[in-house]
Amino acid sequence: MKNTFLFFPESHEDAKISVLGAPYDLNSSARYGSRLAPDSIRDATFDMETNFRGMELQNLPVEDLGNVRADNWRIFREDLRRRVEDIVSRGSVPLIMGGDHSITPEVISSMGRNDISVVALDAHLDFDESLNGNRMSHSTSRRRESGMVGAENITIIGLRSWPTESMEKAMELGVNIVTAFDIMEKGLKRAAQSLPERGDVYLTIDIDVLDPAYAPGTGTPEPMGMRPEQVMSIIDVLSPRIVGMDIVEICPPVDINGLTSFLGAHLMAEFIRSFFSELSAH
Ligand SMILES: [Mn+2]
Repeated sequence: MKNTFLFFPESHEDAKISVLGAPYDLNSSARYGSRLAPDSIRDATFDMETNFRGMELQNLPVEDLGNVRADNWRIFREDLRRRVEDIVSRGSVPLIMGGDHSITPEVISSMGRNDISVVALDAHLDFDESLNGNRMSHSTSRRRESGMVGAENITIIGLRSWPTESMEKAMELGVNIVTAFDIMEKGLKRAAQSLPERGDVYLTIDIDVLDPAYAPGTGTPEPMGMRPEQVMSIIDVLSPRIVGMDIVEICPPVDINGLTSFLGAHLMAEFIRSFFSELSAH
């Protein structure tokens, strides 16, 4: 049997969620290795139960399509686009495993939607115009998306590390920002206030939004981060409106006992649970 995410089949005729690995990490700025995350996340599910909070996930219409080709950036972009277009045209929600954060604007662009909001859970702003001459750097991702959906339709939650100039630009353009410090002071309700009120949402989870105590295996860890149950709450609130999602920046070579891949796998499973419990409630 082939190793798929949480034992889901490699294809499902009526899939509503399509898992896809996007193993590209050459737009990282430090500690490469997130290209190994999709397979590491799949491995983590091999010992996991398929019942989450009382909901059996096993027979839900979910598929794991394997990994995008990642020989180089051009081939990666083309294959990712082709596969995301196919997922969306079949009426399924892409659930992408990165890779570094530069894959996110590629997924959003491939979805062909400029009418959605982007919610990013991230320790970092990722609003640089370029980094070390690379305009595709993972630190430019929200900046690139602002050109697709509009800066005012982007919300960044859990932020706690940013360059002064890029922050000024993000504020000027109207990006919605909730720092980790805001949440420490005012609780998760401060984050809830800044979520888009209506419409379809693309959710991107940079694993470094979590405190390194929970998610040590990432390229640029930042202390003072969020807790897993807080991230789960945000997934729960947004899940009925999520049209695309990714989890990025898990870096297995610097992980400790695979903990970060396990957490990533759990967050993905919690999204699947939440998404289908909402569907069956309507
Ligand atoms: Mn980050």
